[in-house]
Amino acid sequence: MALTGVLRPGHVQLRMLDLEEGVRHYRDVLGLQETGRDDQGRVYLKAWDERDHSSVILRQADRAGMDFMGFKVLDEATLDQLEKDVQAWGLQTERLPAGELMETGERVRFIIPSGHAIELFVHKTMVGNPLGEVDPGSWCKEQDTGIAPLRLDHALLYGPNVDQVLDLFTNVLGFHLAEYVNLPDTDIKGALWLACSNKAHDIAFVVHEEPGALHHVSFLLESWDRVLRAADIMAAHKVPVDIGPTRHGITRGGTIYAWDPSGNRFETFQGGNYSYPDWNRIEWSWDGLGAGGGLDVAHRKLHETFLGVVT
Ligand code: M3P
Ligand code: FE
Repeated sequence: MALTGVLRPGHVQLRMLDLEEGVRHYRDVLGLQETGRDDQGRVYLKAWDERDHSSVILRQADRAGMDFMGFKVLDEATLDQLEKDVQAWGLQTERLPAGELMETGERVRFIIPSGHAIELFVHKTMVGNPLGEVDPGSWCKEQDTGIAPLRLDHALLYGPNVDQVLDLFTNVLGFHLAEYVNLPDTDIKGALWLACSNKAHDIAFVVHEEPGALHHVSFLLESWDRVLRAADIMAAHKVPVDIGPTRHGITRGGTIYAWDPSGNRFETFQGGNYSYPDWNRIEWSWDGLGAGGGLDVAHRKLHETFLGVVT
């Protein structure tokens, strides 16, 4: 398969009200590996099966939420072209120098109409996974340390101008719309699941008055067993759970939504469906999101926290 252009979610930077408490959560409970700290005090982490240096960056702040989400693109020519295309679409872009983020090359950053900072980059040091690259085994102790997801998978972001976000992601950044939800009694798309790959989604948006909000950052697990194991680990550590374990009808992922110590929602999920750019988009009605099990197949209702609680 010719995977070109934007390849995958690369990193998210999350704000922690208490940095060390956040590190204990993401490292010891979620089970990410700490891979570095920089001179600003930011802490870098990666999931065990990721190859790149880091996917989650934590910083001390007085407000929770997400500073930015970065996507890895194929090469320098792609980065230069996408930078021009994003500018031609009408957004200002900023270049952040190589090394500003540890072990990461130059990044092109822009604020999208939903108020979120999105970055594109080419280089991040490949540190590999503990299984190695020659005759890799199938088990390493990192898989049993905490919840131990395979990778950072996607984020769901809340903000205004979701119609413009759809245009930018599909007509400029090369994503395709996989699934969407229409607002009540309309055919206006109020929620989008967008993929740059053939995953169920790489990023998602829900329309919301306040710009730049984070609904959740999601981490992939291998199986439903691992989701139930995650529930046990959350219970043992008294992690507050929002929804689950259950299944989303939208994307069909088996899921738990829970909150980190700063109140940022995170998801541990497995499976889910997949998508191709040429498939018809899956449409959900507002009733389908709630009573139809789009959000929660087992309980078939729209949980209040889903629309109301973001950081
Ligand atoms: C996900 C996912 C909803 C479905 C959400 C799906 C909110 O978060 O990871 O698949 O209906
Ligand atoms: Fe999700």
